[in-house]
Amino acid sequence: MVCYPTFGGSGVVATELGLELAKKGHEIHFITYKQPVRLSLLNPNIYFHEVNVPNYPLFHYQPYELALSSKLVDMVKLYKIDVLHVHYAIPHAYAGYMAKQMLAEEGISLPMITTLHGTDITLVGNHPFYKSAVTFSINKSDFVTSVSDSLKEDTYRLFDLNKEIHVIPNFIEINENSDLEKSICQRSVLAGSNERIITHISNFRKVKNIPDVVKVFYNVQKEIPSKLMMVGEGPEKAIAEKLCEDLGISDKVIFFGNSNDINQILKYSDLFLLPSETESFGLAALEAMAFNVPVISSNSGGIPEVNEEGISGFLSDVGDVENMSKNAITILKSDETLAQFKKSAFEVAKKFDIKNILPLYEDLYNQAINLKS
Ligand code: GMT
Repeated sequence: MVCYPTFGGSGVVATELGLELAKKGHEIHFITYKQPVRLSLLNPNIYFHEVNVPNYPLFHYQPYELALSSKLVDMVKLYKIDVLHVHYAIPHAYAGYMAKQMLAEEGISLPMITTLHGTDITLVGNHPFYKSAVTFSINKSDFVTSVSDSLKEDTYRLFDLNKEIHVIPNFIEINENSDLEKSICQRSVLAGSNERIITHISNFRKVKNIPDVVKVFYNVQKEIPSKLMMVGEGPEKAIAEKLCEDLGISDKVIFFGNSNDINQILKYSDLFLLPSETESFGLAALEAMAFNVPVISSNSGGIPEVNEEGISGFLSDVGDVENMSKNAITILKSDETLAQFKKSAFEVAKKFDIKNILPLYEDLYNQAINLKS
């Protein structure tokens, strides 16, 4: 598995996938520049190999792809790795292809699966400075997957591809007994017993429309006593803090920064906000739904494949803060309505149970291995 080791998104998907495969007896090697945040090494089938990029003063940019492809070659030879699965096309598919070619020179076949996650296609990958290399490396992958139908369509629309894209949605580990989970945090730390808890989790980048999170909350708290939990770090965080100050709601908003305890926060949450400009899937929304938390979201990208209108929450056009606020109030205003949405959110989340998704990846790994013979 090659992935970004950071909080959220593709790194989490790669890590959880690897951990689940390891539980089933597969040997999984994570190859990246830092230990992925959710990776536990307390499993005999899990290995982590760090990619080091030596600092050399001549280089204005340190050549990570070069170091990654070298590390891939070395680890494949040392551990007899059968399949390479790269998450997020840039630069992983490119480095993977280079490794594949180097190994081929030595008569070693390394099939490569590339999973497209979102901005590697819709924002960054599509940039003219990257596009040729991204197109090339996707076309050179043995198998390509995308995390939603919407991302598949975007990929075909934006790139000149000659490859089939298999849609394998993101997943979640469903815990029917999450209420019984040992809690290290009391609800009273987050909010008063008469207050609803509203949560947003992201990497606080522009694409997440962070000011809309604050504005929706501002409208809701005027009608319904509530608190807002803002979890994550990123360039828009300071802007959000300033907006809260300007709106006079700083005492109702908690900024947590990056947290490994999102389950503790989601467990007590009544509503999740995801007003993103673009979102290929919205894993954070699915994680919330798995904790019985309904979702108020935009209807962009793949979000409608996850958040079902009127069932697990509501969807609005990007930027329609008024509609999002109205829908949030509809869900939160009565205990009965909230309880119904919480139940339905969990039911929808169950469709993405890792038990249903894992076999789709295993099938692809088997097809990839068959290419070797
Ligand atoms: O593109 C990003 O924002 C980063 C990326 C990631 O690697 O964290 O997130 C994307 O991949 C996630 C996992 O598949 C999806 O749940 C997110 O919707 C997607 N982000 C966007 O499309 C903005």
